[in-house]
Amino acid sequence: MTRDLFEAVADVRHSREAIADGAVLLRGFARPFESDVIAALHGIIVRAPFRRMFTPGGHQMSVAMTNCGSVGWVTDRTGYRYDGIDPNSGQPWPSMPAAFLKLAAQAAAEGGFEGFAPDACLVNCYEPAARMSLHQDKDERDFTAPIVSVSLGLPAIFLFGGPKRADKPHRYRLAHGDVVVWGGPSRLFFHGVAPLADGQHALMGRQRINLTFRKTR
Ligand code: MD3
Ligand code: FE
Repeated sequence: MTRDLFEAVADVRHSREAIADGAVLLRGFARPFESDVIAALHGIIVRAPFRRMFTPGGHQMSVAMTNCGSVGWVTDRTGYRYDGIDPNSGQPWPSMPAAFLKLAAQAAAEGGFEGFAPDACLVNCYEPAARMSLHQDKDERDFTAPIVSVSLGLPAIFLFGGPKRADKPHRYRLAHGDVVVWGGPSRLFFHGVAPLADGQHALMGRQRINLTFRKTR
């Protein structure tokens, strides 16, 4: 790669690729934030450990999850919802770390969404073979705000469909440090993650962590 293919933002280089109307893939955008973000992540999982939740249909998810922010996404036999209380601890979710907010807001601005102020961050933890089936994110009240996703650790094949479940998904490899801003029409597109391939990542070990920043209200 030659340097002139990159823009200088936050004093570093990344690439940019429009992958759908309103969706921008910023490869490497999170790299300058990685040490602060990983440190903050440790603080979150001490207070709100990863857990594999159950869907309303009674299936246990292969992805382990936790949250930070004023609300967190939860699923159980009664349905999906955003809740201010971690059901495992009975306590509020850990607050959103400043390093998380900074990364999310800078990425959103880079994707054309100035002033993004997420109130929730869902943290997904994939071990080898964990996957996420095609779904839409529609439990939020405000679809005009984007969702910002940050990938850390092992690479994954992200499946990106269209507005209908039957739309054939495109496949994108998301690697450590990649950020995607999902706004506009793409905000409600079907998406999922193929079963994680085994591997070892220098900073994150044998797992993939995905942060999704959301404005839920
Ligand atoms: C496109 N997470 O948590 S991140 C999820 O890698 C989720 O853990 C996946 O889907 C993961 O809901 C994918 C990319 C992503 C997140 C939200 C989206 C893509 C999206 C919402 C709308 C459209
Ligand atoms: Fe999703």
